[in-house]
Amino acid sequence: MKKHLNKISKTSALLDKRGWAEANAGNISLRIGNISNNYYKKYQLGELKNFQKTFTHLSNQVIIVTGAGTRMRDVKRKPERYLFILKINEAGNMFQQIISNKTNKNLKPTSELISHLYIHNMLLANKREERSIVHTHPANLIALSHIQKFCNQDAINNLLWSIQPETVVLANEGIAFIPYQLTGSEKLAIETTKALEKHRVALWEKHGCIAIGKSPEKAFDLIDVLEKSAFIFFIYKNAGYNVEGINDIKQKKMRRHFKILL
Ligand code: 2HA
Ligand code: ZN
Repeated sequence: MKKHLNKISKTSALLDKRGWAEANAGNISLRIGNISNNYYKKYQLGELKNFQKTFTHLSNQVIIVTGAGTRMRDVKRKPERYLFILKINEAGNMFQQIISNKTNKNLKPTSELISHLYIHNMLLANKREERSIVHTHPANLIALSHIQKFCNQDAINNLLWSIQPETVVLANEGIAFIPYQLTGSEKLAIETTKALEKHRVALWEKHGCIAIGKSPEKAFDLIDVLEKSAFIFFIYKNAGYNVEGINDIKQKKMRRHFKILL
């Protein structure tokens, strides 16, 4: 269990270092799978709580999530205290906290739990390889989502891809754009899950980013490369320039070279 907790705390440290984690901003989850009772027999189980929803594919899954209201800088220091280990029941409609002697029994799972559950359920249903979800607040991407012109998928991706080769190569299917929805809502979860069937990263308008990856760090990398493009955009804008960037022809050539055709 410790190695899984450490994977999350390593990424929470990166979010903190990037300055994307003001106050309790952001949340992370890591699905460790359908593990045998033997694996956690040294742990107690907390009281059974209802999801008010059935996630069929999450039957018996164990998912680690950041606690509600916790700061990334605290998760980095004391993962056992600020991470919530969730064991889902057979039916996929209830959960219990897995408790060790270092666990904070008063902790609640992240306020965006509904999005994490919907996404993990979809990933399992589609037999996808991703097990981690990272939600964070990168300032430059959020700023772009305040500019009407970039509030659609084509416009924002054409801009971000034109800025550096890394974005074309690593974020080759682009970022999904999710129009504004209430934080922590089921509507936000449903829209995001639909978008992540074809993407690994989404931008929540005027809020932040959410990405999936094999590990929390892989999900972080994806947001990092997109945020770097947005950062460079504002640098040349602030310097008073309108630039051409890497044009369509050059992008197409790059895609052919790296066999990442859209
Ligand atoms: O976890 O970022 O979107 C705090 C948030 C909610
Ligand atoms: Zn948020």
